[in-house]
Amino acid sequence: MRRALFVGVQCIAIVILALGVAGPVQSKQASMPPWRDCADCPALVTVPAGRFLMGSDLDGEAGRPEGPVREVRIARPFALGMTEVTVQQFARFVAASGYRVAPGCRIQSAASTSAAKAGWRDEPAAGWQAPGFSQPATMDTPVVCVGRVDALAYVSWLSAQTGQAYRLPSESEWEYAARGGGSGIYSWGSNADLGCAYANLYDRRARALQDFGWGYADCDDGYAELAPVGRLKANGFGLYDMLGNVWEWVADCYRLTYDGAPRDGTAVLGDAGCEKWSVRGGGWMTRPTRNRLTFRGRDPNDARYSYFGFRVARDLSDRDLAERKMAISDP
Ligand SMILES: [Ca+2]
Ligand SMILES: [Ca+2]
Repeated sequence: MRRALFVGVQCIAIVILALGVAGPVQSKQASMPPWRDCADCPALVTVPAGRFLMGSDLDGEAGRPEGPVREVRIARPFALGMTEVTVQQFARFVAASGYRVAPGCRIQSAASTSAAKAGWRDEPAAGWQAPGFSQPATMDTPVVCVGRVDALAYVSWLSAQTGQAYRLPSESEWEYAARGGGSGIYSWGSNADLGCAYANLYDRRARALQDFGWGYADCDDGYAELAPVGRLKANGFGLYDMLGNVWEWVADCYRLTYDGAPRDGTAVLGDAGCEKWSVRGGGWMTRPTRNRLTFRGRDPNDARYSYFGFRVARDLSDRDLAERKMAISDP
């Protein structure tokens, strides 16, 4: 009887989550202790169920639409990396599995004269252990120079190690999580110049080091290139660096528009014939217009750049949800 009552309460709670009742549910979930399945595994935040309007019908660049806007329902809470996957976490995977990332990475290229702009070059000797920054990458910076194929290898290994269902987030899960319950152009509002407390952007400091010839956030976030993960403010769901620091591979095959795209939080499936995959959030070198929540990058599976990384998602089982509900002290 008590169990039946308990299960009934769980069902009501899950229905409330599914209806997208926001505020208090979000703040409770953001304050929950993170999930961590092993000492070297990424810490995970519980992202609540809910609905949101994905995309923008106003802000896309020519040839890069971000709509049509549609309502997406995330019916079930899921876990998402609190931060981008770090060099240390990826190194653990490589050491344990013997996985080899193909060499070569697109890295920044210094300006040839004081009047010229910095640019990019494909460097065969660069890679995730030597990503070409002015300072050596540290273990707590996000891993870069990894393709989507490498990210998939990591989540597959992590699943096997832990017995949990790790994966890349879908593009809609990513955007929902990045919003953190907000509806602005950025997770902090609609002014890029107010973002330096929340995101490692292409800011004044970054532009002073390297002028790529595009717009910048007129503020100082403290980092000219990569930032160690989790140093700036979290969003409403307790997630760090969703916007900025590194672009993040997601699960979806890129389609030019959201016409016919899933509305249930699942990914647009792709196979070997998918030429480009979605990548989101912008990075340390991105102009502010491309750091927007709805902007969509798209690149081949094996593109390796010093500004592309990823974060993991993990399914939450009924048992996981029941455990966390028990941990919540409802009034
Ligand atoms: Ca910066
Ligand atoms: Ca990011």
